[in-house]
Amino acid sequence: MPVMSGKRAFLELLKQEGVHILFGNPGTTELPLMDALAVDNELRYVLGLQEAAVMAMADGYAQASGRLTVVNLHVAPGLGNAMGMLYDAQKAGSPILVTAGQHDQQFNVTEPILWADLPPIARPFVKWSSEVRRLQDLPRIVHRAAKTALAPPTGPVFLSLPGDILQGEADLDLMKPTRVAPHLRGDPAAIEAAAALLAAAKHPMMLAGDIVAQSRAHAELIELAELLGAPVYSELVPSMATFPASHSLYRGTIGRVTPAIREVFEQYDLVFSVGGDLFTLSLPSPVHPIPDDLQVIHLDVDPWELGKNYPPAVAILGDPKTTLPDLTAALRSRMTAGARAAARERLKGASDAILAEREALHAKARAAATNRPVEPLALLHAIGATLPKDAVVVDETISSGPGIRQLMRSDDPQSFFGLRGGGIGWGLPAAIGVKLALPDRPVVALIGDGSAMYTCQALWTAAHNRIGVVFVIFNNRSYRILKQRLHAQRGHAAQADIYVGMELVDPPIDFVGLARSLGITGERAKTVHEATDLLAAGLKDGTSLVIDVELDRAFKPM
Ligand SMILES: Cc1ncc(C[n+]2csc(CCOP(=O)(O)OP(=O)(O)O)c2C)c(N)n1
Ligand SMILES: [Mg+2]
Repeated sequence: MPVMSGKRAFLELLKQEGVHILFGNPGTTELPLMDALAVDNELRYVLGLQEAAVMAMADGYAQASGRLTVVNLHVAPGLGNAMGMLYDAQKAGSPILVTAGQHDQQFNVTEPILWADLPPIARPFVKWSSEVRRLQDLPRIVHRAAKTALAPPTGPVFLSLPGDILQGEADLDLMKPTRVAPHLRGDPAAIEAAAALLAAAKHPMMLAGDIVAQSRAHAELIELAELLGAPVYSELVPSMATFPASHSLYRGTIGRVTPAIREVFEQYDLVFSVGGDLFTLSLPSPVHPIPDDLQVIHLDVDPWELGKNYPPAVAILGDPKTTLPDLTAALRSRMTAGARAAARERLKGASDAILAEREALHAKARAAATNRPVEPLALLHAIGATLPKDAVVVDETISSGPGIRQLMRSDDPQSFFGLRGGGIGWGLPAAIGVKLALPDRPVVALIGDGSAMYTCQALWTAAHNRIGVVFVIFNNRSYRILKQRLHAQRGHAAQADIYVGMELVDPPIDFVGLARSLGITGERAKTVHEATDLLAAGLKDGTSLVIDVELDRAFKPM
């Protein structure tokens, strides 16, 4: 066994785990790693200027690559700054190894500056949280952390790395990685039970969750949906392209508020949720989202999610890629000629309805194309028409987002990433991580003005590393979604027409100046045409660009 320093061993262990990039922001406790990186030619260190930006960049990279992604933060305040975005990474199930430097273990008893017991801070937002206490344990612990992050259901883990561990030297056996094969095949009896219900359903629908995209199971879900003639909705707040947007059975996301969800469900007698979240709602409601007579079949890789809130008729633990084909085969053998004919009818009816709905949405957007100030729907539509086929969209448009999946070509599993966790400030840095993971695809980030301001430091990282992303700021100079919601409450604010803490007008934020100050070209657009011209030029150019689009500030329903 070779004698090796902890800092060097840590880098070697990451390489064994297939890691190429370390996202971080350093301090004194991370200096041993910076020292080791000075003579390492394989690992790339990507510096972020605030830990929230670091964490969200890593999240974008993790989601787009599906690989183990590593973050290094600075003791308690560094981890603290990252927590909001770590929450988002947890909700998206991103396989991220978050590490933080810690003071020497002998020193910690004196409670040195920036010190805190780190694993308990991270614990609520990760699958496993620990500290390396003995250099000889480092290989086992790093491999365990990597395995745990990547084992289904995937998610972040945390390790604290004390200085004496990184600086120490020992005879080390680096061991090797473990990978848990991800494609768990669902229980045959549960699959038969589900097939029986599907075969008997008169009006089935599907709810597709992120795991469909994560397991690359679009084709398998399409086959089942077409056999059944069932429309496919995306779950409430997906973070990936759960189903191809152009498919004739794709109906878009199901909606976020309970009465709207229930209205959808009332049209059906069975919902098959393929990893769809049931439900992460944002507002309480006296209305029950699931009608009493709606049958639920739920497939997920996470046993916690199965029946978490609403008991399904059948719960299947399994991966969609391997389980859906079994279910499709079981269903096919159960379907009578009559059932097949009915399914073909449904397929035609659903496709026609979806096409009509989509055309109406496009027509509405086209009709608003020349309105001043720019309306979000018109802008989304024009962006969708401008983007090349292989574009990747990162979405944090918040109140401007309705209809976005129908308006962007997002057809493959990596073509669309959205904010599932709800902690805003994610999209701008996440897009940089997405571009690092998918360097050959054009990446466009569509970001609300308010959201952009949480992590705008990430623009410097894009400039510094020559990472070409086009950022479109949906600038309504407000926290428009909050104004919409407060207005809907019909309280004092609505009556007085005063929205405290939601106006970003005085002074207006100069995104063009902000971008330039961080080394990125910034341009302003006042019309849809100006915006898409800039977008097309930016994509062609390939360097980063911020397009600040002046949007309609209206927030009251017409
Ligand atoms: C970290 C974090 N802080 C605050 C919020 C509350 N919040 C939700 S949406 C929103 C405003 C978003 O503004 P913007 O990005 O401009 O989008 P708009 O609503 O104007 O469309 C805020 C402050 C949050 N979700 N996450
Ligand atoms: Mg806004």
